[in-house]
Amino acid sequence: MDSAREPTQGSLDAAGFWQVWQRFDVEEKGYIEEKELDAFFYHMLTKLGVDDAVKEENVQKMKQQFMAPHEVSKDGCIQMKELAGMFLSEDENFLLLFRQETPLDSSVEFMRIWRKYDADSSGFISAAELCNFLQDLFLHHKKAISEAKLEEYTGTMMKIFDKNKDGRLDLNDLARILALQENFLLQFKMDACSSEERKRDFEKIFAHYDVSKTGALEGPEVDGFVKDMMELVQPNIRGVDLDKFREILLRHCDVNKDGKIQKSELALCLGLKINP
Ligand SMILES: [Ca+2]
Ligand SMILES: [Ca+2]
Ligand SMILES: [Ca+2]
Ligand SMILES: [Ca+2]
Repeated sequence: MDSAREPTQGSLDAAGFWQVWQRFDVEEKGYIEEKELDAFFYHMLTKLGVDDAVKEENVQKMKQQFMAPHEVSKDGCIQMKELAGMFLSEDENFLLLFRQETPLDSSVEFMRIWRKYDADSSGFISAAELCNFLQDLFLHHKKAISEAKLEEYTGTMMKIFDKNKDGRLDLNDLARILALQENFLLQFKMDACSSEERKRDFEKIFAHYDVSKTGALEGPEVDGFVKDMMELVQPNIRGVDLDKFREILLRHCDVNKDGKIQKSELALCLGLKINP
């Protein structure tokens, strides 16, 4: 039995790991640097309640144990996956890892998930709704999970991601869970470029949000576009605000009142002339 491993097994859950991890990976890049490893293990041992007198010795043991099977990449980055694997059981590990395995790069897909699990359209994901999300997630990964475990994991996820502790998740909380990537619209300059450039940008933008390629934005496509647009001016908009903005956008853009935003409608709305 490896002595460095003993205090770690079974005594830490995903929330505990996350607490320590967050101090080091403030921007949530998903990795820390090799030179931070000593400090990381030190904090981890503190968290695990290891006695001060043997902490330094244990840090070195842990480091050796960790480094032996791992080849640290040339850039000296250590992925969360590797460290979480050392401290957490497989399922606890899974709670943190799925966000890394499938980071979302589209707000449309993100909003599809949001709408699906905000089943009562309250503008928030409640613990019960999160529970359904987790259940589907485990199912999707073909992992069996008991009711009791599911409840426990829902509690853990709330502990980690419900930042303002009001017992429900908002848009930005779910965005963190799903590791939603940078706003697609950030790459475009909305002002000060030629009309040719603006047209070309518009084509790219429309194509990005019209995931279903119907020539119109509908359902979560509208939501995704609204979310990204609004977040250009106001970071971290709330679920309830999104619904408001969506309504405003539709009121302005949806000229033919079919609840969708056709390409020509959006162009008009953005003050662009495009050839039909
Ligand atoms: Ca809800
Ligand atoms: Ca909350
Ligand atoms: Ca569409
Ligand atoms: Ca329309």
